[in-house]
Amino acid sequence: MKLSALSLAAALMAAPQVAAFAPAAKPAFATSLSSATATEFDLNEYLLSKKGPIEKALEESVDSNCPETKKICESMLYSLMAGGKRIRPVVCLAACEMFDGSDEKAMPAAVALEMIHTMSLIHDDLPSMDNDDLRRGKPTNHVIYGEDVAILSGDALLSESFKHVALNTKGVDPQRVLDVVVRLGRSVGPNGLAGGQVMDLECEAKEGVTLEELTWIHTHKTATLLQVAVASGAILGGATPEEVAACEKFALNIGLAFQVADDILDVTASTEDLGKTAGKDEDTDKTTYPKLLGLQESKDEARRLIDEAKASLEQFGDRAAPLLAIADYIVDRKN
Ligand code: GRG
Repeated sequence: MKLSALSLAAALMAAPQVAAFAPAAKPAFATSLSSATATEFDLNEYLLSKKGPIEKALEESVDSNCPETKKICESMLYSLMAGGKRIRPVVCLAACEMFDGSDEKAMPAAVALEMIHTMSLIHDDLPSMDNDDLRRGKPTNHVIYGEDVAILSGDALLSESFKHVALNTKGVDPQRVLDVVVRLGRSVGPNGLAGGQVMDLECEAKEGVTLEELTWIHTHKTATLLQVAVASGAILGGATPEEVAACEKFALNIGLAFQVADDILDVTASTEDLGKTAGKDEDTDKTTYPKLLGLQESKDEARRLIDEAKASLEQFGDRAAPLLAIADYIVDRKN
């Protein structure tokens, strides 16, 4: 269902934000960890402590330095600061922290990840892609700035992301920073967002899309960036290659669970709660996990992926508490 001109105008004026980590009732986030780590961890409190610094770093990351760049920077900031759950930056900081790394070390990578994610949302919403006019509770970038500027804003966010992480990461071995930049690049290319999106477009009009094809699409469109988010945090925090591999295994599974949950929410949640058009998958006859597996089996699959993800972090004990709680949040979320 598309936004009418009237509701679009109302959305524009009120600019309702999809609350980043909407303040759900506390018990929903106060996660009880596995018996191995019996500590009660308050995810809500944790997320709130990260949200302020992340929002500030994002806001400061784009700055128009002359009148000529005012429009492009405004368009970039419009989407970057439109709300959003900030999951990728948070898992990056949490992974860094798991290895005793400070937020300061991982913040430039966290910002870069959100820039890349925002770019992918701007491009995904374009008329030639998903053609949507609502994102994060606000009119999409091309609705406000036009398709031409929206494309360029996405491009600018993408190139700035690499510059941002390379220029601003301090106190970390440059080899580790280079590793992060390479991983970020890989996550956007044919083996990441772009490849996943092309396969998704190819499958749109296709009958009989298989579970394997669907999983390939979402591994590349969704899970890869989350995997790089966790791996980057771990690398910047000083993890060994074996520890990074364990983090990647965790993140691949939460990334896939994230998409299964997204498909479930598209069927079960409202446009208002989602901040984007609900029921879009069914309207466009898209192959989704609920369509292939049914709703209950999709919920079971999401839970199975999360449990498998959490098992990968057992070796880190209590230090993994934030990532374990975020894993649960990914399937329990309401938007
Ligand atoms: C231009 C090189 C290039 C690549 C872009 C358009 C595209 C290729 C890829 C689409 C990627 C995409 C939109 C995947 C969906 C991922 C997803 C589940 C998004 C929703 O993430 P949330 O729920 O959103 O974290 P918020 O708004 O909370 O940040």
